[in-house]
Amino acid sequence: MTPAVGGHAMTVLHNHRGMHVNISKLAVHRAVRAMAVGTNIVADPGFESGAFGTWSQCGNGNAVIDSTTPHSGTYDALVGNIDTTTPEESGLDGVCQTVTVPTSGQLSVWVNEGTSETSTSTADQEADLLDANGNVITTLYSENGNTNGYVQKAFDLSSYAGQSVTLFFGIYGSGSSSDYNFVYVDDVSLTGSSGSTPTPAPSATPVSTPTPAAAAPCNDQQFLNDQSALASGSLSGDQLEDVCGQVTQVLPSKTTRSGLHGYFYVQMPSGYNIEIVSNLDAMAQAPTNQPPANWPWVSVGQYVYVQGRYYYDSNGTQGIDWTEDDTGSWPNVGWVYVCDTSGNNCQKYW
Ligand SMILES: [Ca+2]
Repeated sequence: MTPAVGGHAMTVLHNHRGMHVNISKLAVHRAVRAMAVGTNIVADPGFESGAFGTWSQCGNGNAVIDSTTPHSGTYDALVGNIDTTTPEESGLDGVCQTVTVPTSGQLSVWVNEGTSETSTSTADQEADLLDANGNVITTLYSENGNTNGYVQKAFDLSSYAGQSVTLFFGIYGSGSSSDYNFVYVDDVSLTGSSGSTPTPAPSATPVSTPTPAAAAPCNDQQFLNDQSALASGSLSGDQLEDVCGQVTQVLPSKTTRSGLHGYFYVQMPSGYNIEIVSNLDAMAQAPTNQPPANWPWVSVGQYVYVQGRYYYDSNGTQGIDWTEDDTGSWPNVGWVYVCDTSGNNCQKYW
């Protein structure tokens, strides 16, 4: 097992890892605006096409169309590792489809889950609604499930009527080589309870290239929430954060008692610029994905994804450090993904 993070409360931790999934190349199933009663607007709802196309791989991009364990028909989708012959995935992986939520939308899915993980702070099976940028609008469920067969889950999406959302079904993995975490997904249904003239849905756009994997998780809102809570005193202690944004300033490197450090600032949606403190000595020792030897390896205007330890001493003294593969007094690895100005072509350093 990957150790639980820092002994923090699970409810807090789970929220620490939102995600940003690049769904720009998803095949978009443009659902009808007005539905006949009971019409399922999900395309290929039982994965019986036997291939991706209407459904897309999202997150890590390792989901497969499976034929060993369907709930009905011949096929289903499988996300995650079913045993420890392969390491558990690290981060989010799932299947996605973009839909427009009908009036009084009711979502149903059948899932068959198994895991050796016992804390949703490190791994889970989950379902989410994502916006067009791949950010989580809401997490429909998150659990460490061992269902021993298919179970049905149902969600009321009526508050999202008329919105275009991406359905995500999958897992968040810890990366542990001695654990497993999977979900089989089948028979997805999203129906409305009112409507007028049904409009035929156009056929799905084929995906000509694989959906790019998300560079890394990103939950700027969680950071801003934690910043506010730390400032008010309702939260204390270091926090694991996943932030992303544009680099607004890069400072020269500096040697402190703990080694050589590089400093840069990343803009949050609020306009706040959070300082990122990278230990260049530690990152130079990473077994893979070492940054270039010379600082700076990031420049103003580039888009970055950062995982690290958020320390808040005061309003004027705060930042995210521990952006490295090492663990020690801080139990979590971190990283910096340096991307182009559009957030693509990312290089991982840690
Ligand atoms: Ca099926």
